[in-house]
Amino acid sequence: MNMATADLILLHPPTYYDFRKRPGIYGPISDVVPSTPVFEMYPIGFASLSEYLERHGLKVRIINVALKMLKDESFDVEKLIRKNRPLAFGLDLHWMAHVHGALALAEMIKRFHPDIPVILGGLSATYYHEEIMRNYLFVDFVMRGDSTEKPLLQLLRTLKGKREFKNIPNLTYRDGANGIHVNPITYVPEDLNDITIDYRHIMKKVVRYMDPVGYQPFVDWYSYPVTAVFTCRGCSYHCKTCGGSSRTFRSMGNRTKPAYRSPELLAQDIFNISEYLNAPIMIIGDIFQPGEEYGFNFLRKMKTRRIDNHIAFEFFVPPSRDQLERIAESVKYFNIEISPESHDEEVRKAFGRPYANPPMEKMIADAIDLGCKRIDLFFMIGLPKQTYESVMETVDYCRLLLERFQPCDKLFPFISPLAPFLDPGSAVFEEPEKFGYRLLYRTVEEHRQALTTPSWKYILNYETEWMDRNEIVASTYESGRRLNRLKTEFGLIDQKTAASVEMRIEKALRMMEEIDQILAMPNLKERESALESLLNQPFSLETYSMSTVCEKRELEWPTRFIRMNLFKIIKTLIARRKPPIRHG
Ligand code: B12
Ligand code: SF4
Repeated sequence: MNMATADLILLHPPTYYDFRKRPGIYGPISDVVPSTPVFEMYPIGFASLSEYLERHGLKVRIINVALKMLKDESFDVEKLIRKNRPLAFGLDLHWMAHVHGALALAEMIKRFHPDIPVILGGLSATYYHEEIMRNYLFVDFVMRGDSTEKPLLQLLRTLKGKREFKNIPNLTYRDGANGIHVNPITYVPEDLNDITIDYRHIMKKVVRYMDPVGYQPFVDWYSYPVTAVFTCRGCSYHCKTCGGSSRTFRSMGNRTKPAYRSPELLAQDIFNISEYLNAPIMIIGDIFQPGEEYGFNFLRKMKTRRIDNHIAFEFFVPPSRDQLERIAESVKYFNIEISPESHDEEVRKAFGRPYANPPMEKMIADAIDLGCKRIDLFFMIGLPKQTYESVMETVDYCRLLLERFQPCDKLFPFISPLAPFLDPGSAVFEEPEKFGYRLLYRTVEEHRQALTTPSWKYILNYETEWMDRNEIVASTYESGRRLNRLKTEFGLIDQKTAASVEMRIEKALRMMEEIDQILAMPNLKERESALESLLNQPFSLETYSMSTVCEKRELEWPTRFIRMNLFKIIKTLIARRKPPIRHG
């Protein structure tokens, strides 16, 4: 097998480097996403970047460093970097939570390979591009914007040639004299029909580089191979804490309206996945966001092939009965995800979600009536106008819903904190006081330092007028505990699972208290050594930072037992290279 040398190696960092040497209490920051608190999931854009660049003749390799570190305690990151010499390394700083890990890897690359360019990309890198270029000399380029396939191709070609960067859209770079150049963001595609998230492409690369772990999206993926398809980049809503809202995309990424994938291609993406995987497929972005016709066109296409995968629909506002009926007649097994954020309509409105409880409750009733397999409701802590009591009342509201929608094996409420950081570029980040927030860290360096603190309370970069960090933490664990008991009472989780979540909550609370006491010690030396011995106990992410407000497996939607179509996968892997997929 030819272990081809890559032109570009895309690395996904852990949040904090090196979490294996100095673990902290990361908190329940990832309990409602498939990742661990190291946020080992790489941006889905890695897949479209890889496919696009390979289609244009470049060789790209993805290495999920965070996941390799998680899976193998002795995995040597320095050795990995040292032995690879691509034309360029790319790192995502998409989620701000990766700032420590991303900069650590960038610094390491430069240490071993001073001549190999380091490129950063993603939403957070876009927001902080100038600060990054100014203060972290081991980063050579920031590729800005939500769509970088084309400009990155241009950059890589330029790196092979005359190294003239001024005409490359979306690029921030440093010239020899240390001046920083900011090329305007002019590459902002209006649709997503020229790119593709093709899992067959990823499978082939796994074989080329003989590296299933390097391409793995999250730690349990091979046992629960959930996948996602994308309707859009950008958003037409303006939720106040969201760093991916319409206004943030406009100011940061020069995007004036969302770019959508055509409904036909979207359905085709799903069909492609269903040939290889029997696991659930999540549709990212509300199919009715671009207008009802888009959703209906997509559903018409879905109706032409009745696949067995569970399809999860995300809604930004509750869909009507008519819309749900169309879904039910087009898709065999459908699930719903919606994020009311709070039971309190005033809090929800302050957050920016434009609907009241009655339409949401009607949606639940209709969906159950129409055969929906599962409805996940996501509530959040740390919102404008939300107090400790209000968080507890959200759990009371969940009880009302569970009582009303008996037998309640379909409705799953979740609650989790807005953590670890307020999204850079969001309305609350830009004007915290206006929304009742106190922003504790603003710069890249402040965020990076925050990640070195020992518990998630100190990592949190905000407080609100209604809750300080102590209350955000306390209400998180208390509401988690109450919701856990509620789910046990209504038979949504078994006694054993409930007991283990409860135990982890207790342990995490005790550990956080100990950390608080140590941090209050006046003597710096004593403080450091007490902390050192506390954190040097045999200690795992699972003990204190995972499944503490809910058991992570609760997130899993039903899947058929045999989740991968191994015959098809092997056939694809050994197939001769096919011509590029047609688009548009
Ligand atoms: C889908 C989504 C998810 C999915 C992730 C799917 C995935 N693997 O990408 C899930 C649900 C798992 C998720 C989880 C989280 N998310 Co999220 N997510 C989104 C959402 C709704 C859409 C993202 C999107 O459109 N991406 C498409 C485009 C923009 O990105 P992309 O295709 O992946 O990558 C392109 C560019 O970003 C860039 N790029 C990215 N990396 C690199 C690297 C290089 C070298 C280059 C050149 C370019 C480049 O080029 C790519 C291709 O063109 C946004 C909100 C929004 N409207 O944007 C929030 C958003 C991105 N998420 C956010 C957050 C905070 C999180 C969590 C940290 C929340 C939490 N505490 O659990 C976790 C992190 C999980 C992890 N990494 O393990 C924030 C990020 C704010 C910030 N700047 O830090 C956002 C903006 C809003 C929000 N609060 O939800 N998320
Ligand atoms: S949180 Fe609101 S603004 Fe952000 S992606 Fe979701 S709907 Fe859009």
